[in-house]
Amino acid sequence: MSVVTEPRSIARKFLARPQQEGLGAVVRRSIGRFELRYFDPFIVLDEFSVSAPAGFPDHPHRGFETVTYMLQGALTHEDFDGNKGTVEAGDLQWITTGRGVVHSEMPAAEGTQKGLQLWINLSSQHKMVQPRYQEISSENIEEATRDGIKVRVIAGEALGVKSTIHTKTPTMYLDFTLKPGSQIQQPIPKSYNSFVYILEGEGIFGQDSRTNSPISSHNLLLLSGFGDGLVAWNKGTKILRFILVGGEPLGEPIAQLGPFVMNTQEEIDQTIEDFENFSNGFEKARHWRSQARVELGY
Ligand code: FJE
Ligand code: FE
Repeated sequence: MSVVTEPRSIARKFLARPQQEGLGAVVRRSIGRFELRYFDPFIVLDEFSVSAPAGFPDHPHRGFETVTYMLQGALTHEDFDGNKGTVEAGDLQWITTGRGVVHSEMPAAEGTQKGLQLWINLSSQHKMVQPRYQEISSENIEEATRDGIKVRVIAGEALGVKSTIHTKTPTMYLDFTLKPGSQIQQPIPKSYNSFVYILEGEGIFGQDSRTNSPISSHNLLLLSGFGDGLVAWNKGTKILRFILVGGEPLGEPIAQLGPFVMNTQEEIDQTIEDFENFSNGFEKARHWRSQARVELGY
């Protein structure tokens, strides 16, 4: 029985090359770079790699959600409201930044910390909500295994398993591992924009496993807007690991200045004013410095 009757095809492919971000950190940015400014509702997808003393010290956000999924090592986050925690390999941190968060995200272990950070836009009615944190440690992330396939359900549903994450913008986020010789068929809601980002190995994606060539790690595949799901094959000799992410497009205008994402330039101007004057959600930024910043001495 086939659960996907009309597989989505690959509309575009991007290889994410390393670039500098934050303070000495390296990111492979796929969504959010010049050639792909925005893929509604997704603003940024970074595969990051950071070793102490590099990191992402004190910086603000407004108007979207940041989703950090750790692949290796650990990151400590601290925010201006006193929230503090460490995200380790396999853990998830989903922040609805809403009206404003100021925080730092810094290495918590020796060696290289690796992970994915996705920025999901909020609709105009949710941009100024109270900030909200959802954290799930690795052992509490729902998983399903079947026929050489393992899926970790970060958001949404797969193989009969559901995530407990609440997403303001309807979103699916699945981490698939396929053994050599296995194949998946994963339904995607018809209205969603969706993409694949390959983490490990090589896979064949799209409509016909005989004519499509294998695609390897650090590639982003934007899927076509038509079709009811993804079909993928591992025809290689190694494990294939990739994420499949989908979201309901907002269809709203977007105005962005770095980590502030609003609908209009007027709202961006207001945000700069709020940030500079410590108002409208940035009150607690006035006297706050992260521990990391105090220790680094600037
Ligand atoms: C940044 C604004 C930011 N990619 N991947 C401007 F918010 C950031 C930033 C990050 C970031 C943090 C983590 Cl943990 C992972 C990321 C951008 O914090 F680097 C700049 N320049
Ligand atoms: Fe951040």
